[in-house]
Amino acid sequence: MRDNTNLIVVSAILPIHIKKENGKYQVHISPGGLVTALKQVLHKRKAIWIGWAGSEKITPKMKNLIYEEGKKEGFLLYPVSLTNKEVEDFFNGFSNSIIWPMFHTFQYYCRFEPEYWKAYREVNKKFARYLKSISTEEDLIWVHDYHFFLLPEYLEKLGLKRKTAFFLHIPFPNPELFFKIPWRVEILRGLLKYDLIGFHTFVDRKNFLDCIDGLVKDVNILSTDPITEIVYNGKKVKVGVFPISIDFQTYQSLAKKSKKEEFPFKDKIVILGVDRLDYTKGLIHKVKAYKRFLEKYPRFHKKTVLVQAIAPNIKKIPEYDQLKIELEHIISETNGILGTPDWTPIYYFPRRLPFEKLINYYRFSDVCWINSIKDGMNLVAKEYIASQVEDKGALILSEFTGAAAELRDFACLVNPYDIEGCADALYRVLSKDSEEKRYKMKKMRKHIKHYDISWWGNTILETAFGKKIQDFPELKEDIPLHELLKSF
Ligand code: GDG
Repeated sequence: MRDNTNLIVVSAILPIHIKKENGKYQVHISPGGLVTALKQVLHKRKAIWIGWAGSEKITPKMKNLIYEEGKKEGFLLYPVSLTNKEVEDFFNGFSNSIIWPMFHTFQYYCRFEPEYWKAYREVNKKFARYLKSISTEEDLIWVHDYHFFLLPEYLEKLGLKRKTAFFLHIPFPNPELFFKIPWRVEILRGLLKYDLIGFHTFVDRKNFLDCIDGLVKDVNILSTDPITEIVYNGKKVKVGVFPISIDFQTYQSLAKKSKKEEFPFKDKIVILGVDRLDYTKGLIHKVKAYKRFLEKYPRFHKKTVLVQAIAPNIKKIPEYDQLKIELEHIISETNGILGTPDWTPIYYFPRRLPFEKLINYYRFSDVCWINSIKDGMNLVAKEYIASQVEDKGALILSEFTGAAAELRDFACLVNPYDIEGCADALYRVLSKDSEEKRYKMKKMRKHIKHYDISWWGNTILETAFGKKIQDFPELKEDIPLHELLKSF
């Protein structure tokens, strides 16, 4: 980046949020993959990060707390306040009760309230006004995720000329789903005002281009791979595929220091799950499949445990409360039916694990199981791989994650809807020869080590500044699944 350029990052939520508890302000780490990834990219970069800090009013004391937290990480945090109504209609409403479910193929969870759309436009406008007050023409504004499809439109309406890049952290749906959204054309036209748009996979980009093709007139495609260039209303837009990743070296070095004595499940075969509480993560399907595995393969009784950590969600949506009830029910039912006084089949942690503990669990678990119904990427898969410093372990990975596009040759792919198939996959993974598992883990580690979070951040930023990049990972989304399913 040029010396006089500021990088201004925009996300709905800052990496920390503040809550007043017992009369005192408490700082909480915001959950989720976006925060994990961006913190690693912005660490020590000259960057301003703007977003909501979890509170309606921002007092000078809170501002100071937020500033100090950002300083520790090496960037400046600027909080934008949202009213309770905006949180309800923009955040919990349009963003998380329309876009999130629809883009993850849960169309029946969508609530298409016109009020939500109104609030979505208002909040995008509010962020544009805020950007006007802090940015200059030299800056790059890097916008994250589905809360801000309309931001460049409002920047333009305010007469601001800014270089803008957008990255979508969730999948982009195919036209059959996307076309159901009442405000579909406005969303696409809004997106086309960015200078650069990034997706995790080729399938996401194809879906986006197919939606454009069906709904927006007079779009010209100039070139395709690796970066697609399109012209709309006389403006050039670059559309790229940048699979997000992790800070491989940090996970690897912390995992090397992690101690087996601190691992609480030493004498068991451990199957690990680490997810946010979300219906997209396939948690109920996972517990059902694990139960089926134990019923089908009783020789694993008392030998295995499923350790499932579930970080709470900041989004306040009724579906999450319902999911928690159902999940706790099915976990206690499974433990009740199959457990014995000296064996609990499922350990469930309904809280955020401290980072050191998470690394310890990654390092010493025999299998990591990601069962998402749909997932943009899934960083847990990559964090587990980076922590397997002895090339042990195996990854069970849903076909419907972005990570599967990169890791499909070496992970054990599963269809999360197929309970019987997942149970058998777990059996195959546990019965496989350890040399073969080691070979596959080595291959995955080599890939993640090269295409790490620095690669992701640098590639997007350099593309935004017009540099031609040639080093892109090979995404094997076109290999027929039948070729892969027999491989594990
Ligand atoms: C969105 C997209 C995409 C989880 N539990 C604990 C904990 N975590 C951390 C993990 C990981 C992050 O949260 C979760 O990231 P994911 O990528 O798996 O999923 P989402 O939150 O849904 O993220 C996703 C991502 O954005 C990035 O683009 O990959 O597809 O949905 O970093 O480690 N961290 C700690 N304790 C926990 O209990 N410390």
